[in-house]
Amino acid sequence: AAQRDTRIAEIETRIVDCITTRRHKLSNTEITHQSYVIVAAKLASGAVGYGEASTLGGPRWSEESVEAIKANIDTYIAPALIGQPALAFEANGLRMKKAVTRNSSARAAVESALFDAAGKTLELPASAFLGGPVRDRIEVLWALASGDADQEIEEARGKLSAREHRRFKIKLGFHSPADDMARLRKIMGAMPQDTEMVVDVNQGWSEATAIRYLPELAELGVALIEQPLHPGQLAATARIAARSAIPIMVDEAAFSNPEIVQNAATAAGSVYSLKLVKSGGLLEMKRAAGIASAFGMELYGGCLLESGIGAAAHMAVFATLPQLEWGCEHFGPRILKNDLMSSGLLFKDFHIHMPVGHGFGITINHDALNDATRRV
Ligand code: MUC
Ligand code: MG
Repeated sequence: AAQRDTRIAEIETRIVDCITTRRHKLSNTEITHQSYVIVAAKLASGAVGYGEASTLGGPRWSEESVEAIKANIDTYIAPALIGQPALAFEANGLRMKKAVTRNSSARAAVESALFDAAGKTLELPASAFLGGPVRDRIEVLWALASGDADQEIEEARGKLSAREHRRFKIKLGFHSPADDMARLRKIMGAMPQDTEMVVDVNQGWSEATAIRYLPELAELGVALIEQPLHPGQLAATARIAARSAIPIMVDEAAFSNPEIVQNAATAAGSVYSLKLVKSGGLLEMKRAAGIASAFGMELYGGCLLESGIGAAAHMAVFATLPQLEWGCEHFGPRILKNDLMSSGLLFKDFHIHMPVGHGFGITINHDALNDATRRV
């Protein structure tokens, strides 16, 4: 029985800085490394599970930074959980919510580590705690975000010929709108006909700019427009959605489930991007999917450039969703020079293939993890 004891013995955190293979630009920030907090949860069984809190550009994409996440887990979240059974997933979620307000990336990382550790203890995949898988692979797109069209065309061609990615997301909003559109036109012109393209403006446009460029985006055949306006501008986003021939995807505008309801009820988008960093945990992300679906929104498996650890946690949930119309974008493991996962998720034939194994089913690259650990 001791080896099946899921009581939480230790929760350990570290900040890691992982170098990316190239500069990645968004409308409001750019990165050359990805910083995460890696959580290791040790249970009485002896099993250790791993979770990851992702950030992008410091407290920039959202308000959480790795420094704050680590401090809040160490000081407030971990003490609320020590001694509790890891299997009490909902009760532990409530304990975390009582210990900290919002801090969704921090809570998601801890909950991830507990799912992984419980799975390893009971010799079950983490997806078994989430209803079980309904698919064993998920299509994965690649994001083009250097801002240099020639480089981006070459990069996309490389992904296509390696059969790694055939859909792309182009980050907009950091050049002038006219320059961004010229860049987009050039890239799309160089890709095979019917290549699926998503554009992510990351809040960079005004309603007027969006109205101006909607016809051109439609003419180019863009598949999806992600978060064109500031998250607070729901009515303006709804007006764009109403006149757009292309669906609008809600990203930063909806972190919590009440925010999904607000966006859906305002008709500010018809696709929702699911992310652990927004939902604050695996169970809550699964509920987010149910809520968005009930409003008739389609689902997209979003990322925040997680390593293989965070990607595997997302995959465990995505695999169990009745609907996932847009596949996922968990290319993060491939944009790191040294991923923190040594095996588990397999990138092959334009898909990520679900691992077979206990917990999240991945092996940690301990050398890469130690090398990337920030020493203060
Ligand atoms: C975002 O806003 O979607 C995910 C992929 C990417 O290129 O940027 C991130 C964040
Ligand atoms: Mg986005």
